[in-house]
Amino acid sequence: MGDVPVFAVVGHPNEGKSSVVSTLTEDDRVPISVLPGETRRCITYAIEVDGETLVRFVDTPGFQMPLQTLRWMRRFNGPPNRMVEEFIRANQGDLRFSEDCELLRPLAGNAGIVYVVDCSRPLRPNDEAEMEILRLTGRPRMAVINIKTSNTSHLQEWKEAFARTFNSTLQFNAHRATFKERIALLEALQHIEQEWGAPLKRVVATLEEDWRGRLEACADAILQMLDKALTLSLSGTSRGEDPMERERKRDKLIADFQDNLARLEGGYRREIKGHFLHNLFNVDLAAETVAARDLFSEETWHVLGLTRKQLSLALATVGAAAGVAIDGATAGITFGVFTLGAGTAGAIAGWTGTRPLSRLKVDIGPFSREIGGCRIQVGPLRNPQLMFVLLDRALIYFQSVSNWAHARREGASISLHEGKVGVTSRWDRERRRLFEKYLAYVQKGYFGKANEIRPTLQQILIQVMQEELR
Ligand SMILES: Nc1nc2c(ncn2[C@@H]2O[C@H](COP(=O)(O)OP(=O)(O)OP(=O)(O)O)[C@@H](O)[C@H]2O)c(=O)[nH]1
Ligand SMILES: [Mg+2]
Repeated sequence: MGDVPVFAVVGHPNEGKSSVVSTLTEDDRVPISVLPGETRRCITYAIEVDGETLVRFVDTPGFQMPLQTLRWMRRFNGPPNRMVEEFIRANQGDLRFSEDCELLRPLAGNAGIVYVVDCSRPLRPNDEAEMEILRLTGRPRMAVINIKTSNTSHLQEWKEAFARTFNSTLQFNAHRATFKERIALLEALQHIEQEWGAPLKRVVATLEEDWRGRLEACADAILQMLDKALTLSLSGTSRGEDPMERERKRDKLIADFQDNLARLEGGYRREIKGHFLHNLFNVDLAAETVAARDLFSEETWHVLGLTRKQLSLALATVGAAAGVAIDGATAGITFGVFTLGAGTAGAIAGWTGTRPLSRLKVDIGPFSREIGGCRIQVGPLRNPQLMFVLLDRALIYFQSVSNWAHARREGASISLHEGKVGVTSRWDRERRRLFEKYLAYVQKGYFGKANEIRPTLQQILIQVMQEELR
């Protein structure tokens, strides 16, 4: 336990200390607020892998009285290594110093320092005092520049000040940091104190291995979802000849089919969120499928199969509009299929609407021979393009969740601007063929053959996650 490096994340109020802790430890329970003074007590959070604590970060309150604290420290003439402890002992009864005593507490022990500053504002005397206090503690220290806005006009002045006081400086956006950027921060920390070099190197190696494991699990989750989605098929019977009744029955089946599909996607999403330790991240792309209702009838698949070229043309023209429906971004064609705007829905209704209900797979059962009746079947999804839609949606979700910093608490809506949309449409023929083959095997029940190519598909997905979705 004693070998686990500990870092106190300190700084001015409201600069993003808790946000840095939250993102670094992938812990969305860390309280974060727009109001300064949110953190009043030191709370320790850890990076853990398989139950093992690798490194700890202490979230601390912001400095309240840096000028007075510095004055006290400058007057202190005891042994320097007891200065922090003595400061706390002398001032802890004074309410004005309660935050300052609290934040310095980990530094009386063996914690290193991560000093967080939003460098979009000019350097003030308070900041100079804070930096000098940290220097006087003698603890190894790194400055983290957490720029909350796009204003970088004061950056140079801050960097010069940091160079005088800190062993290392790094830019880290607590709301945007990706896995690689978190790793870069941990790597930078290796160099501020020699004795932490080895344990922090191990932290990085363990996290990288853990990340690879997550990608593997995600690729597997995608394939499992595909297996279920591609074999999903519902059927029901409609007694009598009443076309209204048939239509109602058909509509109900279509709705149930969609619900089932949405549940599969929901399950996949919950699993992915779990792999990336997200509890708060919440986004619902499924609502966008409502407009595509008729896409799920067997008849529509049939039509789509026959007129795939027409379909791509139609979707190409409305693809952008369909994207706008989600987030004001342009969406790829494959993504568009699931986000049909009124235009596309209308176009498809145009092709299918004129087809008589008898085009549905109809079976007259023995009991209903006298009164008439039919069997209606919805699914399975035969059109490979729709498999690619499912894949795209799964990958888009993966991309958003895996890159979503835990400090980011605003309503999580997947902005299509953030990622490349519709990756599968850019895949080469060979890749797409392999997935199409898989679809065919799964649907024909050739599970042995499907399992043979499954590992290759999993590797492709991992590669896409690693290289194309970063
Ligand atoms: N846009 C943006 N906002 C940020 C970033 N980091 C922090 N914030 C916001 O700044 C505010 C303060 O963030 P906290 O992490 O609570 O700051 P703190 O330093 O812990 O604040 P106290 O505990 O009050 O001292 C919150 O509204 C955060 O969402 C960032 O990198 N980008
Ligand atoms: Mg805080």
